[in-house]
Amino acid sequence: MRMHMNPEDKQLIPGPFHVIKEPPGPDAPAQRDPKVAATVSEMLSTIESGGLDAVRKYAEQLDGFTGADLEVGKAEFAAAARDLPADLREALDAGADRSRRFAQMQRDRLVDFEEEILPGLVCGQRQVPVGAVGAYLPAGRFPLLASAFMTVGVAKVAGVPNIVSCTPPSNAGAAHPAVLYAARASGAERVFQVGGVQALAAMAFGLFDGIPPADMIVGAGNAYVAEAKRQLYGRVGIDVLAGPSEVAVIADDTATTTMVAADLLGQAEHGPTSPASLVTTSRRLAEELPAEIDRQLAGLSTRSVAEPAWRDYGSIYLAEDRETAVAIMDLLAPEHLEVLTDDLDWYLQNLTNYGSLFLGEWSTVAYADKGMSGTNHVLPTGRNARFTGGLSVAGFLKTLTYQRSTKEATEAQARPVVTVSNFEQLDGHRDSAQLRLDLLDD
Ligand code: HSO
Ligand code: ZN
Repeated sequence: MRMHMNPEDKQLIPGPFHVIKEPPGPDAPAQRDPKVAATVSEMLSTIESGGLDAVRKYAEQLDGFTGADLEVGKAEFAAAARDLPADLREALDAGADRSRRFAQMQRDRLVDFEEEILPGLVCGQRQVPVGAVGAYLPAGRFPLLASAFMTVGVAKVAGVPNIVSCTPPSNAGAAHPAVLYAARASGAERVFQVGGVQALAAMAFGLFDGIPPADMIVGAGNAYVAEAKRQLYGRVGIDVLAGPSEVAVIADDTATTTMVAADLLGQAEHGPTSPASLVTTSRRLAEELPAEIDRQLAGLSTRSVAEPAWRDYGSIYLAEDRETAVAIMDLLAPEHLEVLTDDLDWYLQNLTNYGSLFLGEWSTVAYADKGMSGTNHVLPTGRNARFTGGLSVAGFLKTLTYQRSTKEATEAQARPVVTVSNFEQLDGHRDSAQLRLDLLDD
């Protein structure tokens, strides 16, 4: 996927703008590579019929796992807590804590209520946690340590009673100790060193001993993990179908080129198809950026990833005014959006399509990525921000409604139901209303 504008989209932009750089690359296979889909579908059915033996077989074949126990034991957790550098442990504790606090703020604002909507009819809603969640904690090319805060930690705040986690045995055939530490810091209890499709299948089908089938599976992963979530969706709930991580910046002439370049490269290093875009009202910035990106790339250890990402999926748009900048950005609908301007509130009020917004030069995407600002980093990609926000405590809660009606509220409901049901020729519906009307006469 790339964050791009079709020619039709461009007609919707109110003011003039110039394309300084547009992604020349083709659309990366977003989430539906037919080969990946076929492999995943075969794996899911093999695991569904073969159970834990099939999981073990894939773990050995794909992850080289030869350990005795798929489950991470007490000793491994203890080793992680003992051996990790103290500053890393403190940093992970801080991220877990701040993410939990923001999730709790969200929880406090989700309400149960009931109210009389008609004389004799009370309607209400309750926030009920999902019963069982399976969290995937990725540890591929890089272990993304904050993943546990965003999934396990937030599910805990929601009150999910059964939470299981899986993480690939990518650290010399075992789970990564730092991932284990972050999982524990988020409140994880049972963690399995199983990766990829086999992990999601084992959680969804309830194959681990003493663990119920997951009602919902969450967490980012590679293209196979995303495809497994897509195929399991409907049978279980999911968080989002994550594509490559994206970043965009809106900047005016007050922004420094150095900072814009650094923050774009800060996400471009996620993968060679990660889109990064600048929309600016400053000609100076638009013109200076390419050289500054090249300068910073020269010293970046992740250059081999970030450079093709910028070359093939990077874009720069020069907008006449801020209204135009907002219109362009709302079309791109990026996962992460930084605003580096002197009128932050105006942008906050006017932008509508983004996963998470970072206002001003003292905020940056990396802070949220590691849980340090507290907001969730599981966010919509591939322009999904047009129809959804990211994962939040509400994602682990179901808003369930109920009603309690008395005799007094019967006329107002039953009469029109009889009329409508007669029209629809749904006589069974009509009869359950009519029966209650008849009782009124007694
Ligand atoms: N940018 C990723 C999250 C992350 N990055 C964690 C680094 N660590 C998706 O929002
Ligand atoms: Zn990131």
